[in-house]
Formats: sequence, structure tokens, C-alpha cells
Amino acid sequence: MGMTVRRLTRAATAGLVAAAALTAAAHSAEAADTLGSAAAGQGRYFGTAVAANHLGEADYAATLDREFSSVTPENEMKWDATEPSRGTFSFGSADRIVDHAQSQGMDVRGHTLVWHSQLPSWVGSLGASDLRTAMNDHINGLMGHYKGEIHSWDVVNEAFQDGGSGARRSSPFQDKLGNGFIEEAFRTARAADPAAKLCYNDYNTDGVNAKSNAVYDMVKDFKSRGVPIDCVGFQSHFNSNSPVPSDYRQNLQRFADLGVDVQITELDIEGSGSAQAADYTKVVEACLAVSRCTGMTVWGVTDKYSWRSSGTPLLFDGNYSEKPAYDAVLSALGGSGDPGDPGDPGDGTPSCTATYTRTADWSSGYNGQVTITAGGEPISSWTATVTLPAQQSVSALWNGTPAWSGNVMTVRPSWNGTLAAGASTGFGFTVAKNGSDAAPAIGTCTAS
Ligand code: 9MR
Repeated sequence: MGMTVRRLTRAATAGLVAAAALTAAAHSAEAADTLGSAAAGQGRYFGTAVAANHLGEADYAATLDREFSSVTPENEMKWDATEPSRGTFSFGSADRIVDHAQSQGMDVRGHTLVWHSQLPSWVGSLGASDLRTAMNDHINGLMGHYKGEIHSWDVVNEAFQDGGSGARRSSPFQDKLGNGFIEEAFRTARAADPAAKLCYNDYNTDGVNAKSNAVYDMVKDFKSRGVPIDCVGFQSHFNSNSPVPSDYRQNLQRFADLGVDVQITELDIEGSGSAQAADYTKVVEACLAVSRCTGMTVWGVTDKYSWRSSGTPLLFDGNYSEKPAYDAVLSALGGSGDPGDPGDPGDGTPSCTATYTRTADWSSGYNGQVTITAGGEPISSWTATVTLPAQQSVSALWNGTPAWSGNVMTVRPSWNGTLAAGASTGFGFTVAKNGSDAAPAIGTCTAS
């Protein structure tokens, strides 16, 4: 009587989940030729952030279902999505992701309960005692709805400041409740779903530095006083300004030595080709070297939907082709590519990927750049197609030779199309919008 229809439905699904998980395990014993199965062979999960609004895209769902063993809703479980006004919970988008994951036997990471960002304004306007109640109600609301269905929850996210101060970040929670809000959130969370692992999650804490030292001190203090905490998430958003730290493994290990699991929670590394592949290898090897590193999650399936798409930071390009970084991760996990997969090293098949970025924009026009990256074999030439919205016209093209058919521009190298395995080149063009600001569609890259 006390249960809502939704709770009954969620509970009834649990039997199906167990059956699907068994199927997934049986499959993984056959061939470690996907990220999820290779990671399972190492006793780890391999997950991705997922957005509910892409689940209907066939290639997106097919790639997700084939490769990954865990999902994290990218935005759908955040406070603004789940409790937009006080006491009114909305779980539609998050439920779609959880249902999809369960139908595929995947684990779900919950992200995130208490965070200063994507916080509806009503929360910030509460007084201290009301805010404490609202925080606990929010934790109970989410964790109750998904009780028994979430592998790990990011209970508190990004509570520390950047830089060398080691201080807590200003937020409604910090400013009104003080340091104790973190501890209180974890205690409430433990009671709400005792089966879920409770994580603290942050960025720029991936190496040993002032910020990670401050988190370390907090976790140590929690463990010594019996405050419930099971895991620390290292977001691992890397690029040239924030490269993979040389003491990454050492940092993961020192947290593990405190008696918590460590997880790589939002991995993405801007770049391309063999340099990006080498960075991904470092991250996977670091996790595998730490026995309490229980799994890793990349922050999206495809470059085209990444929160920093122009940096092409993920393992699949905009056409869902496996990038050199994919091959590197699979091989670091001890898996091996299907020799039939284009782009896998050693298959003898020339392949390439094409990714698009708008590099400049003004009212009447824009510049586009297409980056061509060779797959696991050297190539001698490539072709990429760019389909422009009907009104638009190309007024200049550089570093490539176009052939036109209607509004489809097929581009070849201007002179020498040779690329080493994993290496990149690109061409650029200027477009007159003629009233349409839409992006061109980039077709599959072909290599010879
Ligand atoms: O990828 C998320 C993006 O779609 C949102 O617009 C953004 C809003 O803050 O949050 C992104 O995810 C963040 C994650 O929730 C917490 N760590 C940093 C992530 C990247 O900004």
C-alpha cells in the first residue's frame, strides 16, 4: 500500500536484471573484444556517461550496449533535473537510463546528490535549518526511488576549491551548514540505501596536490571516526593544460590505502591519434595497478556529444568508429580487437575517421574544420564528405580538393594524403550561411 506504482515496477525489474547480468557474464567469457568484457576479465567495470535523449539513436544505443558494462546518467540525476521545486521529484529521464541499463545487465552509478552546480535556485534561498532538511530529503528521495539499483552514488561532488588553499568551495551547503554538511550527507545516504557504495567525487584531484591532499585528509578523518564512505571518484578530465599526472597511480594508491575503493569516474582526454591513445593507456594501466581501483567510466560514448566536443576527448568518433584511443584502452585491458574491425591495429585495413568543429562564427558565415585521423594502419590517401544545409554555400576551402555533387562536397587531400597510423591532418572551409546556421553533416571517412 505504501509503495508507489513506480517503486513496485522498479522492484519487479530486479529479477530481470539478474538474468541479464548472467547473460553478460557468459558472453564475456567467450571473447574479450569489447571494453566491458575486457575490463570484466580484469575484475573491473568499464562505464560511460549516458544522456537519455540519445538512447533513441540506433548507433548510440548499439555502441553503448556492445561496449559498456556500467552507465552514469550525465545530467538526469542532478538536483535541477530530479527536484526542480521543493518536494516535487521527477525521475522520467533518469528512469529511462536506469531501465535501459538494467535491460542490458549494466551497473548504474548515481551522479550526483549534493553539488553546488545544477542546483535549482530555491535551494540557495533556504535558511540553514530548512536547507539541512531539504538536503536530507533530496538524498532520501533519490536513493529511496533507486534503492538497491545503484552500484555507487556520488554523494557529494566537487566540495573543494581549486588551487593551493585546500579550502572548501563556497556553496549554499558550505556557507550555511559548514564543513559538517559532507559528513551529514554521507550518514543520510548510508541509511537511505545500505547496499550502495558511497563516493566522494572531484576533479583536479587526480595527482598529488593541495586539493587532493585536502580530500585525502577528509577521507582519513571520516575513516577514523566511522563516517560512512566507501569510495573516492577521480573525474580525470585531461587536456594539455591538465595532463595525466605522473603520480596518478601513486595518488590512487594512497587513497586506496585509507581503506576506500577508488574509481575513475568521468574520464576524457582531449587530443587525437597516437598521443591521445598513449594518455588513455596511462590511465587504464594506473587503475589496473591499484587493486582497489574497481572500474572506470568515460564521460560519454561519442566525441560528437561530449561536453567538450571540439577537443574530441572520447573513444568513439562522431560516426561511432573506434579511435586509436579505443584500441589502446582495449589492449591495456588485455582485450584484443576483432581482426575484422576496421581501425584495429594489425588488421591490414586502411581506415580513417573524420571529426568536425566550427572554428569561427559570425552573423553571415562560419569556418569549419574537419580533422582526418588514420586508424591502426598507415594510409596513403583519404576521402571525406561534407553535406551542407541547402541554403549554405562554401566560399573558400584550404588544405583539400573538393568535388561537388549538389550540396555534397567530397574532399580529397590537395597533394599527399599519406598518414602514419593514428596521425591526423585536416581541411578547413568558409561557409556563407545565407540564413541557415545549421551544421554540415560529415560522412564516413574512407581511406586507401
Ligand atoms: O557533461 C555535463 C554537461 O552536459 C553539463 O552541461 C555540465 C553542467 O555542469 O555538467 C557536465 O558534467 C560534469 C559533471 O556532472 C561533474 N564534473 C564535471 C563534468 C563536466 O563539466
